[in-house]
Order: sequence, then C-alpha cells, then structure tokens
Amino acid sequence: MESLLHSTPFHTTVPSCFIFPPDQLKPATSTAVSLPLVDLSGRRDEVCRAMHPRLRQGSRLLPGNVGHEVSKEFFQLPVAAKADFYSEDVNKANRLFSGTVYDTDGERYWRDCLHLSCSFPVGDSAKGWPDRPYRLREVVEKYTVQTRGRGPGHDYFAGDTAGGDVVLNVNHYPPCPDPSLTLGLPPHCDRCLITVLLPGTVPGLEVAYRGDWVKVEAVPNAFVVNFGCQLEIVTNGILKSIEHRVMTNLRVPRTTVATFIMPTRDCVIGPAEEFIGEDNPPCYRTLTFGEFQRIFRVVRLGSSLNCTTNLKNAQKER
Ligand SMILES: O=C(O)CCC(=O)C(=O)O
Repeated sequence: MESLLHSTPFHTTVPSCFIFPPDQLKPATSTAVSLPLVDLSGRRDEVCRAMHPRLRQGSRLLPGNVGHEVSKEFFQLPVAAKADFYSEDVNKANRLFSGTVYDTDGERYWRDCLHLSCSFPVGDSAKGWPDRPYRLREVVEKYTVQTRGRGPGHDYFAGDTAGGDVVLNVNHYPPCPDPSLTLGLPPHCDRCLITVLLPGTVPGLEVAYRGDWVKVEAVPNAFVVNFGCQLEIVTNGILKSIEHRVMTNLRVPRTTVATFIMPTRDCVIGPAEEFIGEDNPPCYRTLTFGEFQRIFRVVRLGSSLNCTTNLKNAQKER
C-alpha cells in the first residue's frame, strides 16, 4: 500500500524513480486540440453515419458522465477500506496498484489505478469489485454494459473480436510537486480493440500528432474514443491507433475512467480481406489476441512517436 501515491496526503518532492530524462519529456505544443464531437443522443444509424469519417483520428461522444463521481469517491476512501484490493499481481482480474500494467524496466509513473474486469453477461463479475463506495458495483455494471453497447457495431465486430472481458481502469493522478519531471502514463497505444475514455474536466491527456505532442481539450461529459491496436491490425493500418500519454499537474487530482473493449483471448486477429489486395499486402501478422498480449506485455511500444512503424516492426521481429 505504501507504493500508492494517493496514500500520501501531500508530496513535496518527486522521488528519483519517477524522474525521466528531458528527451523523454518533450513538452506539448502550446495549443490544445479540439477533437470532433459526435452527439450520441440521436438514432443509432445517424450516430454511425456521423462517426464514420471522423473515427479515423478518434472522436468524442456525448453525453455521459456516469461513473466519474463514484470513481473519485473510491480514491477518497480511508486506506483501510481499499487495502484488500491492493495487489502487484498483474494477472489478478481486479486490483488496486500504482504505475502501469506493462513491463517498464523499473520506471515509475505518477498514477494509481483501480483495475476491474467485467465478463459478459456480467454474472458474478461484480462480486469481485469493491463494495464501497456503496454505488460502485451498480454504477460500474451499468457503465460497462452501456459502453460496450456503444462500442463496435453489431455487424462488423460481431462475435469474438469484441467478445472478451471489458476492462475498466479508474486512473487517479494525484497532484505532482514538479510535473515537468515525470509522466502520469508513458507514450502508448492501447492494445485492445477500442477504448472509451471518460477524461473528466482536468486536462492531462496528450496525443502524438505529426511528431509533436498535442494537448487534448477537456470537454465536460464527453468521452474520448481511441482506436486500439487490434482495430489497426484488422484494418491493415487504415485506422491508426493513436499514441497518447498523460501529464500530471501541480494542484488538483485528476481521475479518469478508461474502458477497454477486448477480443476473446483465442480470437485470431489479422488484416481483414476487405483491406488487403495486390496493392495492399498485409502489414501485420495474424495472431491470437492472447499471443498478442503476451508479446506486447514486454515489448515497449510507443518509445517513438510512430506507433504504426513500431507495431509493424515489433511484429516482424517475433
Ligand atoms: O487518463 C487518461 O487521460 C488516459 C488513460 C490511458 O491512456 C489509459 O488508461 O491507457
């Protein structure tokens, strides 16, 4: 529990294990980018039509703020109420930890995380989640079911491609005494099919765009939708998984909820026939999602700003 950042009420210094060399902390450009907004309150076919041309670079979806308040309340609970969930075991379905889920060579990131898994139908999954704050289980269940429903369409991604557990990371970034020294999360692309992020109103998310880091403007009640690596592979690189990172801030805690729509572990994923041809040879290997996860738990994707090249090269090497 001591490794949890939010167990310490005030941090006065940044310990050395959190400090990155300046070349890994290139500042973002000064302007924040406004992603295209899609209003989800319309009919499903209208929403899909509105999303299609925009999805190439990630989109925000409106409305929605379910789960944000209850997530913040979890991190405000007394330490003893959260102790049972603390675990360093990366294979545990539900746990509270600090840092990232990937192999980081000992580097630490300024984030605590409540990681929850939800199978479908939800069945007994909810029994493994914290029962405090008292609304948490009910809210998380409703939220994950709705998010999965809003994710991939029923026809194209029917079956195993979106049929795995939904993983929900409640990220908590406490105020950091010197945000210029460290990162909340390193540059990465999401390994799943699609991510729906509820970012809240405190800024911190940045995306890689043409060699620069660009701040994403925080819009109240909006989701940010990211394409995951599996979508990049299925579309043979047409839909790119956007590389992103999280910066911290000096004054206010930031809590976000990332929902990852995953394939089943034995689902075989490779470029779909529609996206390959004589002029478009397959750019990615076909792997089961389980194998992909095994490989990419240790490969450090995102150490450069060019995720697509990284992903292709890393796949070639294995
Ligand atoms: O907290 C954020 O803004 C982004 C979270 C994220 O990238 C992740 O959970 O993988």
